[in-house]
Amino acid sequence: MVQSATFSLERYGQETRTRVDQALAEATDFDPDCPAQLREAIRYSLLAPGKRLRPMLVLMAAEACGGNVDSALPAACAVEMVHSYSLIHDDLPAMDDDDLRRGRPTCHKAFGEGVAILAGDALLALAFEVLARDVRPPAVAAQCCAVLAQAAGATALVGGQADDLAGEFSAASLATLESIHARKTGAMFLASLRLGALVAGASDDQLRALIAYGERLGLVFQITDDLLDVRGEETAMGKRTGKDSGRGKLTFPGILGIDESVRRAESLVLEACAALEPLGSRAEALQALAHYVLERNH
Ligand code: GRG
Repeated sequence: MVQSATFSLERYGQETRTRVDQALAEATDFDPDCPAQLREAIRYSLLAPGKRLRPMLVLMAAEACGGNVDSALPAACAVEMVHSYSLIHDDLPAMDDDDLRRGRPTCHKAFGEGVAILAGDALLALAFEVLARDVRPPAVAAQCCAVLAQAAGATALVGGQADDLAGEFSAASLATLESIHARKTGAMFLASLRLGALVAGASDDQLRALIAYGERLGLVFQITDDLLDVRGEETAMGKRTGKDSGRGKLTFPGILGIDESVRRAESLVLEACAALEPLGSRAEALQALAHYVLERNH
């Protein structure tokens, strides 16, 4: 975990997790019209111990642009809800067919496929309810809804997943691999930064800096995800490892080799941090997060 004389990502991460998790728990404290098992499945997946990287990006981006972090909390919750829905659906037998997620049985293993599909559906809907209702002013809420919908939709998250399902991954060049990842994972990283910027009323220059950072961070995340799949510990990861390479899926280490993948990730982190320069010292947390994404063990 990155630590400087003035900034501890570990402390920041713990504080953020507490605030975000409390807000997520409140947002899913449904009235009795929500069936008990559905409520349990939603909270089982959403409140499971994930890293909360995307909510952190929302809050850090708002802070870096001089905004009020509390006002960004609904957007932080909304991105985690969409992320959680995508993990539940991705783990289903019709998709990646996984039985372990965040160190526990996947949602469909614990509650059955039907309930897991519905839990994901409900989380996707709830994300937009929270944005539309809790982001202020309403014009910014509408922009946030559009940004998140685009990132979750057919040209981004769902499109990347569709290409993955269609087997594009195994026949891919480096460019196709990057294109699938940019949509499957990068788009949600970028959306998180954009939401933080929107809530903070960021200038065009600030937004440009965040986007340049986010594009690089998304790639670093994916390269380290592939490296962890090759050499990560299943216990630390909380999910099956060796899966992508074992299935013949194209990965960064598969194309570039492990050493070159590590070098590429390191230089992307430097570029990501350099892109933050126009934001000054308020972007310290984002800098620390980029180093964490490179050095993480899960
Ligand atoms: C089903 C619409 C739909 C999309 C699925 C995001 C995704 C697309 C699939 C997730 C499968 C996966 C393992 C992708 C690789 C990168 C990724 C998103 C990993 C999980 O994100 P982390 O590491 O997870 O931030 P935590 O649990 O820490 O939140």
